[in-house]
Amino acid sequence: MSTTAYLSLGSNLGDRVGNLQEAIQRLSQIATVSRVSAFYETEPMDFRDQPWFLNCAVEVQTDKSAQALLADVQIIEHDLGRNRAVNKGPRTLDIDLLLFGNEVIHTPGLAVPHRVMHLRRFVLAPLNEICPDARHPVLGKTVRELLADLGAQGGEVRCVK
Ligand code: PH2
Ligand code: MG
Ligand code: MG
Repeated sequence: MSTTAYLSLGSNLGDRVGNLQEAIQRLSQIATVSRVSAFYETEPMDFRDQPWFLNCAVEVQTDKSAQALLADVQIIEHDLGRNRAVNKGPRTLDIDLLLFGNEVIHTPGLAVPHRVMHLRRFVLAPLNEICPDARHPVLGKTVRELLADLGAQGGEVRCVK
């Protein structure tokens, strides 16, 4: 059975546009990519002393389990040279699984919905462009509502496409 899943892609090292484009191309080889948001220049969150990110959101359809999709995504991250030297620091590519249908998963290697997706404008702004009515299965709110709830919090983002 096919599941609709949402991913957040981010890059703040090297050719950021090229990194996101290559990641989307690679994602299309492991799942059916059905929507891609514009790219957004986003203020670094958590670890603030690093370059601004380019972020986007991608909708995919997949027959795989969340765990199997994550395993494929991690191969793409590895191949595109993710740098894990600083936790939450600069990286050529980060791909996070945000939503996987209505599934709620809490395992050591995977948490879906993503634990802090509702607190981050760099996640919610691109997501709102492609799926404003998607509902967070734990918080019970749509992406549109979560974005409105952010108010002035959640960091600055600028759409660049
Ligand atoms: N990813 C992080 C930490 N901080 N900030 C922005 N703007 N964009 C990100 O993708 C990002 C971040 C950890 O994965
Ligand atoms: Mg991340
Ligand atoms: Mg990640």
